[in-house]
Amino acid sequence: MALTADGSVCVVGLTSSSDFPTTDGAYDTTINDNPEAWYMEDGFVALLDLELTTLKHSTYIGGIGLDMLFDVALDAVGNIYVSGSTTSPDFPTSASAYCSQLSHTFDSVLAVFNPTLSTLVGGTYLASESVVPSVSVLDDGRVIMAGMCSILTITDDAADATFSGGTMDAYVAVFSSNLRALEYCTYFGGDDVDSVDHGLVRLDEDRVLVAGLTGSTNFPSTDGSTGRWDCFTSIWRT
Ligand SMILES: [Ca+2]
Ligand SMILES: [Ca+2]
Repeated sequence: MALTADGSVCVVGLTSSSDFPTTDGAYDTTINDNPEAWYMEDGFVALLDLELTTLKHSTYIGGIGLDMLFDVALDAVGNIYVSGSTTSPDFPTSASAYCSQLSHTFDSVLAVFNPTLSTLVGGTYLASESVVPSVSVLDDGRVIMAGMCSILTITDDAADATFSGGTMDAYVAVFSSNLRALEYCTYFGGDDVDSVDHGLVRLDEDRVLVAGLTGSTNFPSTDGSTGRWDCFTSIWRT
């Protein structure tokens, strides 16, 4: 959930309802579904007034597979950035997107809408086996994503280039503005489960904080702590 500058509440999530309320002129007013699938699911983005009495704008987003949104962030002019996971090979991406193809069972995705949800400004996959991505946007338009993964596309300067074990490592990724390039992406974890679930906070233009839970006694820490099933916080320079 996020609050817009003009006083709207923006919520994102997932729905199996073909009659989920959408608004006239919205980007996508019908659920996207494989007719042969036993279960359908799309992400949704909705803007309501602060009293929650009026649905101002609402849209589906997704493809023929399972599509779910987990987090939302806003830039200075009100564009709406959403992060999610998808099994859809046809999740909407933009022509100039960093990645427009599904790579694994569950890829993380980012999408950007204009403030009234009438236009999809951009969209990209992050080639990964990953879940529950969070999103934040910087003043210069770069987009931060953090979540947990077992397979990841890393960049050459990644702090940790390999999956460290357990079912999950945390990850942090930085996309250029308009989602055209993956500027930075790294694994982050130890030999047991390392999880990040809605644990991304923008501190300022130069730093983001990523928080989560780890079962790894060898989780990388700067203070030497080695507890099992401890919470962790990490600060990353953008
Ligand atoms: Ca779908
Ligand atoms: Ca791990």
